[in-house]
Amino acid sequence: MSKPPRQDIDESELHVGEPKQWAAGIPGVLVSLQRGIQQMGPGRTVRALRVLNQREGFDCPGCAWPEPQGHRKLAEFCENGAKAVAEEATTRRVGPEFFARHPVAELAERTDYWLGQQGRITHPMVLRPGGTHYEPISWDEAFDLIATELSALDSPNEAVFYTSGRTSNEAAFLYQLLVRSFGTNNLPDCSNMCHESSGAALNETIGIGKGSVSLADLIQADLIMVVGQNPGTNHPRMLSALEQAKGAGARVVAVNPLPEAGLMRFKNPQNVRGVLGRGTPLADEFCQIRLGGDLALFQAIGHLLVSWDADAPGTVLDAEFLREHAHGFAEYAEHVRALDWALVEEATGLDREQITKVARMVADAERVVVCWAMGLTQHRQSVPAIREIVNVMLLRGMIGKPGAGLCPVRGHSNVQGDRTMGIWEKMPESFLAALEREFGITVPREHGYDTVAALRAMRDGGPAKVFMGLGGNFVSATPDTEVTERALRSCRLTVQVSTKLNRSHVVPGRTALILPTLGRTERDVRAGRARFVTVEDSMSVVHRSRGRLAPASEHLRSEVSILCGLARRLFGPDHPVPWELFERDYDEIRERIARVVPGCADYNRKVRQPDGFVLPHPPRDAREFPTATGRANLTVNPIEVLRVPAGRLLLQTMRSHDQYNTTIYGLDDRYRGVKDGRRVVLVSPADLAELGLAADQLVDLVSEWPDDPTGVTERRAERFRVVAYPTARGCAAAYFPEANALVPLDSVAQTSNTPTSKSIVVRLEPVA
Ligand SMILES: Nc1nc2c(c(=O)[nH]1)N[C@H]1C(S)=C(S)[C@@H](COP(=O)(O)OP(=O)(O)OC[C@H]3O[C@@H](n4cnc5c(=O)[nH]c(N)nc54)[C@H](O)[C@@H]3O)O[C@H]1N2
Ligand SMILES: Nc1nc2c(c(=O)[nH]1)N[C@H]1C(S)=C(S)[C@@H](COP(=O)(O)OP(=O)(O)OC[C@H]3O[C@@H](n4cnc5c(=O)[nH]c(N)nc54)[C@H](O)[C@@H]3O)O[C@H]1N2
Ligand SMILES: [Mo]
Repeated sequence: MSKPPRQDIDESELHVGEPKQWAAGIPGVLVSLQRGIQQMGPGRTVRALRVLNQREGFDCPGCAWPEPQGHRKLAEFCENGAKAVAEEATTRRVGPEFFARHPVAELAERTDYWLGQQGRITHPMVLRPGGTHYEPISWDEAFDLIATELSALDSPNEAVFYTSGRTSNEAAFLYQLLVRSFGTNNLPDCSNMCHESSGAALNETIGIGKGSVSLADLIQADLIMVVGQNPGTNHPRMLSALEQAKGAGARVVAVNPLPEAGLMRFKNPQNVRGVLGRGTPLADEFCQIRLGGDLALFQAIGHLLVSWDADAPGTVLDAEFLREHAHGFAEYAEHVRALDWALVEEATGLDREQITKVARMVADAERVVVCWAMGLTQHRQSVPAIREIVNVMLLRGMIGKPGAGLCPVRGHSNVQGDRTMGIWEKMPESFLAALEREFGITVPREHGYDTVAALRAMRDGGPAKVFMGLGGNFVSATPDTEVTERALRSCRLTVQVSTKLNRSHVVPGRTALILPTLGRTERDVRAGRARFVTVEDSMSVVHRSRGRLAPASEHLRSEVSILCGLARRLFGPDHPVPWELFERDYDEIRERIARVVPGCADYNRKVRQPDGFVLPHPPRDAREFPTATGRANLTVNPIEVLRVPAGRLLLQTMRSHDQYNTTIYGLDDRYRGVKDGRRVVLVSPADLAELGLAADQLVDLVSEWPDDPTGVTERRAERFRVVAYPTARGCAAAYFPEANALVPLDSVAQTSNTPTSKSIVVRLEPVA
């Protein structure tokens, strides 16, 4: 049973007002400045925000939304980007005195909010077997300790090396090189819980797991569908692009169980209309879909497109595209002709009339972009749902032409780059062979663990004894909190390379290390020279990022330096990889990236161009599809309705406006009207009436999953306040990570193995 951690958040202060009808505007500007000044004072706030997302500055450590090519505005950031910077550039510190004062057992009772608010970690710290407190340790001793534990393993596969998506390309490339040199492909990453479903669906259908649009395409589109995404909170700069597209005549369709403020109306703080006026209405059509209904929606759209074209051949489908570039049309058309509308209406909760209206918009548009994020990727049927989006786009030839394409909107600022650099438990043979050729090493071919597989191995007492995390907060980000925590505690050694304190530090293995690192915002100086790293955004643009602020402590090392230090200790001086040289000169790392990573030739020169460079994408660039068939594949995906037993709801776990994943900035979800608390569950008034529950009542959330292979079929998260909210019928919503305890580790998406964080069957039990 998951008890709320000790009350450092006073949930009795919580209150709920009306949800907002619009996003950004003046309150957004005020909040970003206020949070900056609280955390880092006025001088550092100005210094930081002045270079945020500028060419000679640092890439925002928030989301992966791209910067415009060419002209950049003076303030090329958003409220939540400013909060991410404030959180990292804070002047608060967590040093050895802090750890001496607080036993780990006490810290384990704290929320991620409290832990994060303590400030930046300043020294390498160790928790020794049986110890009660973290103590300082030298870098050399820390590397010794890790090398000793790793060398003592029976097999390299007993170690797991996690990555979160803030890691630079240089550090990611070295990390996978270290891990594969050591002898394992156990490289789970946050992507496994994020856009893995997109990668799986796109690889199979178009031959590359990345989106096919540029920012310019989005702005030129005449129809943009925003599906399962809350850009007002999680990608606020996307709203400016939507506003621009609307200004040029585009129509926007929002598909979401929640009427998210950012999708409804946007007040751009950078123009007068946004500051003074009513802002721009964004969504022309809002489909309030049931959780998990998107596969059925897109299949119904495909059905209508196919049948309208059958009535008037050549008027709807792009026959030439289908003939020249696609595979599988006949089987697809046959499948969708037999569409069962009753099933579609049950799955989506939408009526046929609205679906027909949206299909008409798709049929009439010349340039369609579909954007999506976690609302699509974290369900059992996520991969087929995304394949179904691809089907619709292929029918109309909406790929590989200006103003059109597929746009999975990435999360972490460099999650896409980390994958490009080889952070994946199953990199293709061509990449592994190139590594061997370049470095004269041997690397394993057996696939490694992804996030869920790593946790299962630990849970089942299997071979996972050392855990290392390059960033992130593995314990709080992963599902099934109780199981996860037990799994981590069962490790012989846990190592966290981190900027700030989080729950993964206080749920330790027998020995635990915290290795503090420089963040994106900080100067990385060596021999008097300030160095830069590179990152890739959501639209495959690779560019430089150079920190400009003074580091939080003189003891911090860059991620590259930490990895090189560890590798030298682990492999000794005769290793064929020149770790020492890499640590000295990042250009040397980039030379190797250029020779190993596809699309990166001439890397050092190209990343020095003002806007960096765009990685190749064959479908986007040339309508070439490197799939098994050599064409874009249409696929057949049966509709499965997520049926929920009577008296139960389908729960999604999502982000508030005041958090970055497990980093909680504050306690307000401004757009949704929630203030000063986080343990809320949003339910439609009609469902509340049917369940006999009242707004403001306290309930426990109990998840039910009879199929659980471990036999634990119920999970509980205690004391959530009921909020009457205009969400889709039969659906509920609560915040991540508080609700992660409810997501069973084995409940995952087909193919991608992503936890089903957005569709959990729950009952709400009133607290006596
Ligand atoms: N400020 C801030 N920015 C962030 C992050 C953050 O935490 N804070 N996180 C970053 C990361 S790692 C990521 S991955 C992204 C996440 O960006 P989002 O995907 O926008 O994040 P979520 O809060 O998970 O929101 C999911 C949205 O999908 C909707 N949804 C849920 N289920 C369904 C469904 O079945 N169908 C449809 N159509 N919609 C559904 C929800 O109502 C919600 O609007 O943001 C990135 N940017
Ligand atoms: N229930 C539920 N679970 C989810 C999700 C959901 O929607 N619902 N979303 C999933 C998604 S989309 C994702 S991406 C994952 C996120 O999973 P993670 O990426 O593991 O989690 P974060 O909260 O982003 O990690 C925050 C920590 O990263 C460290 N950090 C920050 N910046 C840096 C840096 O520059 N370098 C280093 N080394 N460390 C740094 C800090 O110590 C901070 O505490 O969570 C997933 N979990
Ligand atoms: Mo993510």
